[in-house]
Amino acid sequence: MRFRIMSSPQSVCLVLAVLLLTGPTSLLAQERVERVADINPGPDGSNPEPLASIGSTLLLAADDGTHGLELWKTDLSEAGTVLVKDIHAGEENSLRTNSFSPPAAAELGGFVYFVADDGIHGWELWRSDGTEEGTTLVLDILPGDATSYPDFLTPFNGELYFVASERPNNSRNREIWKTDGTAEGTTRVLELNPGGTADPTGLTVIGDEIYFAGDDGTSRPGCVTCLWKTDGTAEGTVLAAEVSTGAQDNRDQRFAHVDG
Ligand SMILES: [Ca+2]
Ligand SMILES: [Ca+2]
Ligand SMILES: [Ca+2]
Repeated sequence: MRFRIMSSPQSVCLVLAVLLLTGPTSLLAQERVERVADINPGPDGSNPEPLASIGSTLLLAADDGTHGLELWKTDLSEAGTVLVKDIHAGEENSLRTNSFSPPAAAELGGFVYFVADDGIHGWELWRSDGTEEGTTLVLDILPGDATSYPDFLTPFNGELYFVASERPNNSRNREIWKTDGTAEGTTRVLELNPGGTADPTGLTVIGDEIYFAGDDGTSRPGCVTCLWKTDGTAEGTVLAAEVSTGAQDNRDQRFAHVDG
């Protein structure tokens, strides 16, 4: 499968959308970015990794050999491929690729949401409109350099849903959160597993609800990580099926609606 550089923004958008939706072909997006712009001059590649696009602008992680792996944007022209912000100042990386369960980034309302570490706040939720001043930490969920490790970034009903931990050590007390992009508008949806970790995985929007695998801490024979669904409220979060999803064995898993 080969691509040619397309001139119209609509065509570019279409190709990028397909690339972002299909994992292995992100390699092709990487090659395209490498071809239009030599981000890291010389023989070394810049390891570009697509995050998500705003209109015809793709935000990506790339390393120019000076700033570390940071937030870049491209319109697939050489002049339009620029560093957005050196979030972790200097040669340190602020981004990691393939480290979080995909999707590690999502577009919502003209912003790309992603996970970054600025060297001060640990791995937390950030967003960017593609400008340096418009690239900000949404909320330091676990205050200070402790890390809340947001993942499963899922746009739904005009807000971004995700999974984060309120306690150190990542695996403890991971629950579903949502944000409207402001710090005060960033809240936990509910505590599905009081006193324990619900470890929600596989967040998938189907119709008017998000389905996910999670553990409410109640002993259910044959079901360790049951299938749940939520409308985005605590009272609207209910057990969908008392079946073991196996989601904890495969964190890339998503659910799909199958007719019949
Ligand atoms: Ca840096
Ligand atoms: Ca923190
Ligand atoms: Ca909990």
